[in-house]
Amino acid sequence: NACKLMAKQKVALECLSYHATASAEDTHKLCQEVIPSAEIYNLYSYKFHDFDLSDEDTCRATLRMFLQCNLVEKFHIPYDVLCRWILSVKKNYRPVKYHNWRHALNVAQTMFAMLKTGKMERFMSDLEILGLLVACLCHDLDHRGTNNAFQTKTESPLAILYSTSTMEHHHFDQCVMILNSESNNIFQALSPCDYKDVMRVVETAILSTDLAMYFKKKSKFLELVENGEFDWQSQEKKELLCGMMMTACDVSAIAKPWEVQHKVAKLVADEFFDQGDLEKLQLNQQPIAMMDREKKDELPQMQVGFIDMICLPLYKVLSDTFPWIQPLYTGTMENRQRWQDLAEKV
Ligand code: 5BB
Ligand code: ZN
Repeated sequence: NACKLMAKQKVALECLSYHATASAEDTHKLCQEVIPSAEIYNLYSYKFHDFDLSDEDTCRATLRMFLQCNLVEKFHIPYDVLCRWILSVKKNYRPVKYHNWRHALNVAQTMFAMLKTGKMERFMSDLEILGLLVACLCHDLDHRGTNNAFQTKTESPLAILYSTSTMEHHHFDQCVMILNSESNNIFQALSPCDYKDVMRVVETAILSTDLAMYFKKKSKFLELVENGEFDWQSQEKKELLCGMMMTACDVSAIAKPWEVQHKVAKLVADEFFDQGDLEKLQLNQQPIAMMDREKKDELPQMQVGFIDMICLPLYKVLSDTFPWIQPLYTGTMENRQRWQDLAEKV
């Protein structure tokens, strides 16, 4: 426990030097701007990508999703607070290759598309929609480009603080920290009861982005579906559903048009290779194939494995239950073929 306290202090100190909320100028500027339509940003499409968006556009697209869900009106979110919060969240992502602000935006956009185009919003309350969007935007905050296993191996302060779902706990902590920063609390007008409820949605949603949690949830979810479940309103079932949706959004690059998927897979691989380099240099360890630059020829085969093991089963069970999200399944199938073809070439 003394150890944990020390770790907590260390993390807090690190955060203090890193943490920043948005500047008054940036906030004021975003606040004044006209926000282009959802159609202009292609927000309703499962084919959305961020490649053509400027940094300013990524913030405007985020604002558009909140406006489009009527969340600003429904929860009396002061517009300047929302602008400041979005800029602060963006600022608290690091410039790593994959787990950066643009990944967070893509995850939130898939959630938006699943709720709207996928017609899943009818199963959610407004408060849950608010919580899910916030969770998506915050779910990888302050990611360092290294995974939970790396935190454990290096005995990082974060791993001492949280022995399981290490990074996910940290992402949620960062999310709370931003909300508690001066004039960043988009939940400020909520009743104490709604506040507690929305924070619970955000916390369980962020924690369920740990892949280890996904495997536990998937078998429970499958059981419900096989028993012909159609009522998702109980607390337990709702949390299960939200958890599955978070994973579906988190890995949704796998369902994008091939050019997008190909480019994003390269970013994922590059971040993995950077961790592999650190393991070689700092820990004198041989990284696993996935993180070993020397084995980059195995990437297509690994993507096929990832698709078969995680993505297709997930999109299958979800689209069997919620048919309007099927494009995520078929898009993944098409990419599986492309990766399979590449794997056979070498
Ligand atoms: C994933 C689980 N891991 C503990 C061991 C490796 N596997 S994997 O074999 O399915 C795998 C996944 C192997 C290689 C991969 O990428 C090579 C570039 C991937 C992979 N993971 N490919 C992707 O396109 C994406 Br997106 C991902 C997700 C990376 C973040 C992991 C967080 C998952 C949250 C549910
Ligand atoms: Zn993520």
